Amino acid sequence: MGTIRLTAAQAMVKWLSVQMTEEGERFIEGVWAIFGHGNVAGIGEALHRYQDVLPTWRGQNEQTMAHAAIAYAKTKRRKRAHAVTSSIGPGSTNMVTAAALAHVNRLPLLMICGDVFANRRPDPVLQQIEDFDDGTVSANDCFRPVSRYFDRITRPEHLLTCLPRAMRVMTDPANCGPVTLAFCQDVQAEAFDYPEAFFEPKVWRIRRPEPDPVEVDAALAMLKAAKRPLIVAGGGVLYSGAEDVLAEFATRHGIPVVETQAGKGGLSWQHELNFGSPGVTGSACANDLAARADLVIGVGTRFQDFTTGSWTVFEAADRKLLSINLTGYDAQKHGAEPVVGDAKVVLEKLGAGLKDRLYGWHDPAARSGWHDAVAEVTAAPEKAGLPSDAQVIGAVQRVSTEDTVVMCAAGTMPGALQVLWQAAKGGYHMEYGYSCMGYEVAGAMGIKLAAPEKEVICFVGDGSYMMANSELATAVMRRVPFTIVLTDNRGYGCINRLQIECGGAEFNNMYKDSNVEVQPEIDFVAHAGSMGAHAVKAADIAELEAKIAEARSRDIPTVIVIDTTAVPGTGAGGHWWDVAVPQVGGPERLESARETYAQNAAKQRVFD
Ligand SMILES: Cc1ncc(C[n+]2csc(CCOP(=O)(O)OP(=O)(O)O)c2C)c(N)n1
Ligand SMILES: [Mg+2]
Repeated sequence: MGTIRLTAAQAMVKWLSVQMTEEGERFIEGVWAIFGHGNVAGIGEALHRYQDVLPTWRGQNEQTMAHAAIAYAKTKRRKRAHAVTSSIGPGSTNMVTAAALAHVNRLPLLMICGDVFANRRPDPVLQQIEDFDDGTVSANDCFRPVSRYFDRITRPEHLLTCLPRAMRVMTDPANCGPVTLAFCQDVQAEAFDYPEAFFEPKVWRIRRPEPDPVEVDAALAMLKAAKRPLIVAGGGVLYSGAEDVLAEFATRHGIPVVETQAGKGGLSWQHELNFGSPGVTGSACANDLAARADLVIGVGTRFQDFTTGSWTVFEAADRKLLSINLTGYDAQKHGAEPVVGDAKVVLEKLGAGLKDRLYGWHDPAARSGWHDAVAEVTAAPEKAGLPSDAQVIGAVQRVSTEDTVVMCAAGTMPGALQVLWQAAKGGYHMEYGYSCMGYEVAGAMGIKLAAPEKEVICFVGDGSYMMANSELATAVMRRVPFTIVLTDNRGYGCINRLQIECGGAEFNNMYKDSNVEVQPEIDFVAHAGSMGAHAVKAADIAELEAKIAEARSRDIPTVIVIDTTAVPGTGAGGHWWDVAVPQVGGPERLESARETYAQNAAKQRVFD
């Protein structure tokens, strides 16, 4: 077999361009890049050379480029991903937050970070972190705890082992997550004779692990003994493509389904067994089922505290926990009986074993009663005055279609949407694993890049918008249209409410309670407009609806700013959340917060 002489950076890019999906597409669609001395000469030259087979895109900030990449991969259900390359130092560490976000959400992301010279000749190079006690540490070591695979490339031949490992992690459903390749800047430029065979196209099949039959039998025994089973559907349902099998399983056996943030949109909201969401931002009818269920069946869920009401929502004394998950780590949580395997396969096997067993213990009227409650809080306001977040959701709901995907990450809206949004199948994208402010604008761009046929509507608070908005300019340049509904309540509304609930003084969340000389008058319309977006203010709910419809004809992002009231919460659903209240000190009303805290904490059931 022959060899081909390439720099290590050229070899990496050439290799990435032939790693394929089962559908015959490149797994890494393209590379987001901001260059600096740590990647411009080596990786930059290679990306330029191979731009016809692996495109490069320029963004504004490494973190938000990575957010766009992550949203793309989530929309593609982990079947395709993007890479992001950064220089050494600040360019790299800008991405640590995004790496953590991908890690928590189990999403593929390839980060190619420039690193210091392997030969150490120019040390300390610009932006080098100098560790007095460890000669091998660089800024990129920050990525270790937030990477599923981390490698430092200090010799060109390292690529032969490191690149396949990187692809293995991103395409392994049980181990999926971000990969950090710290690529020493001198090594990027070093030539090596690579085997030609290394660059043969390779197809990466995403496997569907079968469960252990012993675990399936144990699960069946639990199901047969149960009278009131409840399915908690998580993101794993979507990644497995198990939506239809789940709907069929639930219908045939009459088992109600509740959905987590990541699982929402797996079943249409109209499905008669979809009772909405459980837990802290749950529907009243879901939480009522959760309180009475004798068997809680997690399907592809991490059982995060919002889902479990910090382990107070599944209250029945005889309640048992069953967890169907690809990952043994998740499946054994909280003393659950584990079934480790692909959601679709496991549900099919359980369905076959259950035969015609019908539970049907749920009350259909509770579901319609809940829909009435949602209609009430989301209805257009009758009186003048600032609309609530729920009323804004109602406006978007009324104009949305089967092709609409709503998205958000942090602030009031994720919880409000989980409670109130009536999602069409596949119409919901929430980053609520890391709930990272600043994901929204870039994430909306990533979703639209992955699903150009969809209408993408991004909810963003004034706080999250202020944290990160500059990929709006990228979306304008690349002609990626989506609609941003920017709710301006003049501060961190949700944390202000949490502060009050925890007995605290209103402090440092809303601008009115912050140490400022003058109250700010931030002109979001002018700000978004300056980046080239179509930016407008909606005076009220009716105008908001009209402007969302108008946005559909544009080929650039539309930003609709609406002033909202910060005061009320969603006004429907909800459950206790464990946020520790100070045991001593604080204002007088802390006393009652402490009592409430103690009462709820006493109900926590952490191990089955
Ligand atoms: C990066 C980051 N920093 C801090 C937080 C904690 N946090 C969650 S929501 C929030 C305030 C969000 O304010 P805004 O976007 O205006 O939404 P609102 O609740 O006012 O609707 C904060 C500070 C976070 N989730 N992410
Ligand atoms: Mg706000």
